[in-house]
Amino acid sequence: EYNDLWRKQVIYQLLTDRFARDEDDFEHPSQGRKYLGGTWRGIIKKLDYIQSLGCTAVWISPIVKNIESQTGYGEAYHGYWAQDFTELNNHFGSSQDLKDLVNSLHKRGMLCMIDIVVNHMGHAGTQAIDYTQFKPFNQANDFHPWKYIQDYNNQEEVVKGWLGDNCVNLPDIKTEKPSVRKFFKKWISDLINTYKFDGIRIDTAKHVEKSFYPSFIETANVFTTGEIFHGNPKYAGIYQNYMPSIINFPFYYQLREAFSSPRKPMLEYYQKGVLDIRHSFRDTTILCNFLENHDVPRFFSQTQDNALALNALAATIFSDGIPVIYYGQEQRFSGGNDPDNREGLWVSKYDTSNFVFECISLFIRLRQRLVAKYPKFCTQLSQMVYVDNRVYAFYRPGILLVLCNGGRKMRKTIQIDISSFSSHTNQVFVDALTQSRIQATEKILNLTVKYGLPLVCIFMFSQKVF
Ligand code: ABC
Repeated sequence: EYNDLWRKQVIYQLLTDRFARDEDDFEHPSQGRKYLGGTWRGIIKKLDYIQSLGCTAVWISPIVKNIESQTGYGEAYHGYWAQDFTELNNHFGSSQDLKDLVNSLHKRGMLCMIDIVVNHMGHAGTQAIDYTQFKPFNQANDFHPWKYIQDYNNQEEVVKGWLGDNCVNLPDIKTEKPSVRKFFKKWISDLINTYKFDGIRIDTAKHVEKSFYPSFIETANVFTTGEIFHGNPKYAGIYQNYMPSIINFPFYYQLREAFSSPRKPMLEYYQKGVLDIRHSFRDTTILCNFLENHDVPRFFSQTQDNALALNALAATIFSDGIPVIYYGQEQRFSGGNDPDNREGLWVSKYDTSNFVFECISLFIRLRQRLVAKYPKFCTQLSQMVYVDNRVYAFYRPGILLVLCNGGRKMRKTIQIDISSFSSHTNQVFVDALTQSRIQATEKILNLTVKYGLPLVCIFMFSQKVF
C-alpha cells in the first residue's frame, strides 16, 4: 500500500528553479523574483547530493506552463500561476527531462512527488481577465466570480473566493463543476501514467471544496498530501477524512513556538504539538512534518542558536509522521519571507561537510535504520516519558529522544524510569551526537542535557555500536 511506503520516506522539498541549473555556476545570481535557471536536468545531476543527505523522496515544484508576464511580484518561477494545464513549463526542461528525472529517482529506489494546483490559475495585473488565454478552462463560467477572500474564518469564502491582489490575481477554478472535475481526473491519471510520479502535494487544498478530493485521489491512485495552511489542529484535522495526509502546519507552528524566541515551555509543546494534534487527526503517523517551507521565513532567520535548531530538526525527523526537509535547510540558509527564503542553492556550492548538513544526515540515517529494524517504527505512536518546562522526552521503537529548548547554555540532569518501554534493567543507549554510552541502573536512567543539545539515545542490544 502506498501509504505504508510513504511513511518510511524522508522527503526533500525543492523549488525546481532554485535547486540546480544544468551546469554549475556558483556565482550565478541566487535571489529575487525571476527565473534563475534551475531545471529538471539540474536535479538529476544533484541526486547524489540529496541522497548523501539521506532523503529518499523528492517533492518538486509545479510543472505545468505558467503565465509569462512580468508581474508586480515578478515572474512565475515558483510555478503556482498556471496558464495551461496541458503543457509543461519549458523553463524547467522537456517532457523527456521530466521522465528522466523520475526514472533516475526510481533507479536509486527513491520516489518523486509533484506539487499540483487545482484551485486556481494565474493572471497578472488589474485588468479584466481574459479567460481565453487559459487552457483548458477558457471561459468565465469555469471560474468563481471575481471576489477576493476577505474573511478567512468564513469557509464558503475561503473555497469560492479568490486569492491574489492587484499585482497577481489567482482566478478561482469552479472545481465543483462536473466538467472541471472530469478534466482534472483525466489530467492527473494521464500525468501519472506518463511520468510515473509516486505522490502528490495539493496546493491551496483548503481553498477547494472537500468533496473534490476522494474521487480525485482515488483516480490518481498515489500518495496524496494537502496543503492546509492553518495552525489549528481541529480545522486541519477534518481534512484527513478526505485525503490521507496533510502538510502539518499545526505542528510547524508548535515547533516554531517551542524553539524560536520567545520560547514557550516544552510542557505546552507536548500539549499542543503532540496531544492536541493526535486528538484532532485520524492518523498522525502519515502527516508531513516540516520546520521550513517556501512560504515561511527560514528557521535561522528567527533564531541563531544552533542547539535550538538541532532540537527542532530532531523533532522534525523523529516525531510521528513523515519528515520533510526544505532545500537549503541543510546549508543553514537564513532567508526571511518570500522570495528571500527561496535562495539559489548553488551559492552553497552543494557543500556536504558543514555541520548542519552532517547532523541532518546523521538523524535521517538513524531514522532509516530504525525504520528498517523495527516494523512498528512508522505506525506506533510516540510515548511521552518525561516533560518539564525545558525538556520533553519520548520513546519510539529503538530510540529515546530528549528535546530541550533551553538554548546552547542549558545544562540539566533528568531521571527517566525506563520500565514502561524497556524490559532490560540495565539497558544501554548510545547518544548519536556525542557517541557517548549511557546505561540505566535498576531501570532508572540519569541523563544530562549539555549545551542545550538534543539527546538522541539509540537502544543497544549488543556491543555493536550502529
Ligand atoms: C506573492 C508574492 C509575496 C506576496 C504575496 C501576496 O504574493 O510573492 O511576496 O506576499 C504563490 C507564490 C507566491 C505568491 C503567491 C500569490 O503565489 O509562491 O510567491 O506570493 O501570488 C500556496 C503555496 C504558495 C503559492 C500559493 C498560490 C499557494 O504554497 O507558494 O504562492 O498558488 C495562503 C493560502 C496558501 C498559500 C499561501 C501563500 O497563502 O491558503 O495555500 N500557499 C493565513 C491564512 C492562510 C494563508 C496564510 C499566508 O495566512 O489562513 O490561508 O495561506 O498568507 C496561523 C493561522 C493561519 C494563518 C497564519 C498566518 O497564522 O492558523 O491560518 O494563515 O496562526
